[in-house]
Amino acid sequence: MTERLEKEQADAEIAALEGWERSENRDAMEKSYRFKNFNEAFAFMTRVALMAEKMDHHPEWFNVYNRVDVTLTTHDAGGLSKKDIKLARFMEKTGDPS
Ligand code: H2B
Repeated sequence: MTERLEKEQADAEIAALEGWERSENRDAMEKSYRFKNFNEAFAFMTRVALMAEKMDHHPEWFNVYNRVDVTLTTHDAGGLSKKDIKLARFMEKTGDPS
């Protein structure tokens, strides 16, 4: 079972990530990615999907054309855990903001 992060710890981790913010009404974090076009956005989603399967940790996300809105939280823990930080770091590394 993945443990929930303390609020202060989660805040510090989120602050260290470019463009990520706490969600308003839940213990979650979010970022809206923009790409050149749908192809770039979907390629990003594919890379993340493969990692998500490997980690057994899945994003909540919404895609329209070149935009991917991502929310990360750990459902089993009822809030943010280190898995969310790990997946967010991977997204930063594999993202291609244009
Ligand atoms: N993804 C996320 N974001 N949170 C979870 O708690 C979670 C998950 N749990 N993916 C996993 C799958 C769990 O439901 C399965 C059974 O391992």
